[in-house]
Amino acid sequence: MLTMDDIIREGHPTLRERAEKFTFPLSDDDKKLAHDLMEFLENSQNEEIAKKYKLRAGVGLAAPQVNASKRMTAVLVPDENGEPLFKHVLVNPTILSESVQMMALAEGEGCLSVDRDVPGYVPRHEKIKLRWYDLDGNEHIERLRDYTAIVVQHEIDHLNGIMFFDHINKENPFYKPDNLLLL
Ligand code: LHY
Ligand code: NI
Repeated sequence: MLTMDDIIREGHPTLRERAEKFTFPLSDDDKKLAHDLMEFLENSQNEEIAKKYKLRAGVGLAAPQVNASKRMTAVLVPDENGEPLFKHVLVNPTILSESVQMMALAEGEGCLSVDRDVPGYVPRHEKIKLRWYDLDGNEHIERLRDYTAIVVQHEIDHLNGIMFFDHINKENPFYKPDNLLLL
């Protein structure tokens, strides 16, 4: 299983690279990576396991964060009852279209690869139309919104070497343009 020691941190060059696409069929190693990423999120959201292994709770983990520069990310967003609202490993995810409307988490964002608080609004598209492939190479297209859309945009940024704080306004981290909704 993956622990925090497997997650590379800010300053590691892999986090600034553009990750490589997968070709199908996936190798056994690729499938193991997918399993490990999702298992980390499950463990991190399980109180006992998280405590025992000192895992920071997470809703998304991208392959480059475990030093695998490949276009894969696991996303596990629970609903208010703790049941999975969106649970998928996304292979070669692409945003096909996005809303003009922007949205940011009022609390700002964090990152499992960043061991400090970076305050400020991170503007994201409120809605996205996402295409991805599952482990069997089947294509999926779904429209996402709000928190799930924000998490997926954060994770896809990791595949392109972008960190959440790159999007924060340098002069005024809490600058709120008129087209920015807060969630
Ligand atoms: N994981 C963050 C997490 O806490 C993702 C995230 C996204 C946090 C949006 C807050 C807002 O699960 C990662 O840093 N994964 O890259
Ligand atoms: Ni992150």
